[in-house]
Amino acid sequence: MVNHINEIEKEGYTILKNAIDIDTVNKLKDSILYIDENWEKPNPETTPRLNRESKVVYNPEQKDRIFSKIVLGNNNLKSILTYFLNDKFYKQISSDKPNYILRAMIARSSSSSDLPLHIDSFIPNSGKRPFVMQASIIIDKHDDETGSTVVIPQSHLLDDYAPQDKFNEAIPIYSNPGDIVVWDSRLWHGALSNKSKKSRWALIATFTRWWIKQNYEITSNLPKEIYEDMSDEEKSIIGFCCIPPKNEFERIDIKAGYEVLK
Ligand SMILES: O=C(O)CCC(=O)C(=O)O
Ligand SMILES: [Fe+2]
Repeated sequence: MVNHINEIEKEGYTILKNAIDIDTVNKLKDSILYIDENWEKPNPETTPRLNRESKVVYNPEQKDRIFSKIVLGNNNLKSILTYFLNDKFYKQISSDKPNYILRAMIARSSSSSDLPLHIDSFIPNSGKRPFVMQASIIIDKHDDETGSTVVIPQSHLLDDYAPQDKFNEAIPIYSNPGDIVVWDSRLWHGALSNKSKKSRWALIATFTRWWIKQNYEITSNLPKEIYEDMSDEEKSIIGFCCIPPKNEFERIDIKAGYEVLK
């Protein structure tokens, strides 16, 4: 993993080729398609413009156990994320285990318009310690026809927001089902439109340091059956070890270990 870590530090992103076997990718795809067909969709009027123009399945980890198992459990991804996002002063969890958390997971298929260049770290900065990292689990082939993710290499350290006039300078990341593309969320990135009739699904998982707010209340909404099936490590990545205590009588420290997991 050292080469991948070096590449992320220098270029802002890396590709883990064949990180997930095709059988598992097909199961993930079946589940994405099932959710897309059968679950209620959020109101398009209150959906942010960028999401409205592409097909998005929100919070798949709340709907099928397979998503947490495969995405949170991938060992190569875990070692990269632990390197970049673990807090070394989080003593309540063993330092070889993740103490970062999932901010959100979506499945996204490119649509007829480009996804403009953006960052997902909310603020740019040029420090050597990222706060937010993203992994795209490639479900369908990403090429010029289906619409690849595009990036501006090394832009994660530019300490600036993504300028809209640089889209044409961004380079495409070609990838195949089962690859995982990992990037520092400060990297200027976007996606090309889908010019084909094929789908272009990817599962986009955003991970953050433990003290950053999650997109949704993913801990309080997680179905009981999914929670009970998870390992302590998976529960901690979902955020169960760093929910703020109600008051000083529940717990003083905002950081907790696996003992809070029931
Ligand atoms: O779909 C892609 O290739 C990129 C998606 C993305 O940047 C995002 O969801 O934040
Ligand atoms: Fe993004």
